[in-house]
Amino acid sequence: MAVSFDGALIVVDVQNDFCTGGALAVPGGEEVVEPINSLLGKFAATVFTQDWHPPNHASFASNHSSKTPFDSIELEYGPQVLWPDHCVIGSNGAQFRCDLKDDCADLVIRKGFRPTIDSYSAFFENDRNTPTGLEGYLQTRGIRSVCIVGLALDYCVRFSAVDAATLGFSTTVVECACREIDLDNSGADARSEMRECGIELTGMPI
Ligand code: VGL
Ligand code: ZN
Repeated sequence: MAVSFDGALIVVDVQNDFCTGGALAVPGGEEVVEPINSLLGKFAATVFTQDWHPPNHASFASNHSSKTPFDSIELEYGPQVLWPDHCVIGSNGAQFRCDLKDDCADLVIRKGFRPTIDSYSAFFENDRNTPTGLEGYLQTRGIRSVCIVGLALDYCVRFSAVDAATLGFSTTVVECACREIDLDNSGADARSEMRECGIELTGMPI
């Protein structure tokens, strides 16, 4: 299995808040822009995701008394990591990195806009049940394979890739076009879970 340019490129959450100086900065987050720009325009379909939270979002530690960022709590659907306020709807932090060629996106999937449910995956929210609609979009366009890049490898890229593979898409992740948060071994856990799901982790395909 290799990257198929007949498929979709899914560019996950390359937004200011996940880059240096942002509210939930992923180390080296902005370094993904250059490899991603070089992939843009080469796939049959291009989908961007945009983390997009209301100020009262349940994933924000600030909305829970006596909790701090990176604590974990139980929500109705299960465990949820609490994050610093980030990607607030309409804020500068929620915008795509200005040097990312976002004109290339055919579709932008905004996720995490429901106050009570977080959404790491591009396909299903964290209740694992509420669809974003991306599966239907790809299916109706006849897309069978996806190549996933962006931020963060161990959260939104991981969940998107595992869902894609589970839904039957041939799935690759271009590792050098991703960066990770790495909380409690999440980077290593993400890589082993993705491999177990048959996802290929590759270098630049070109
Ligand atoms: C992400 C944590 C919270 C991500 C989004 O894009 O990986 N991580 N929201
Ligand atoms: Zn988020």
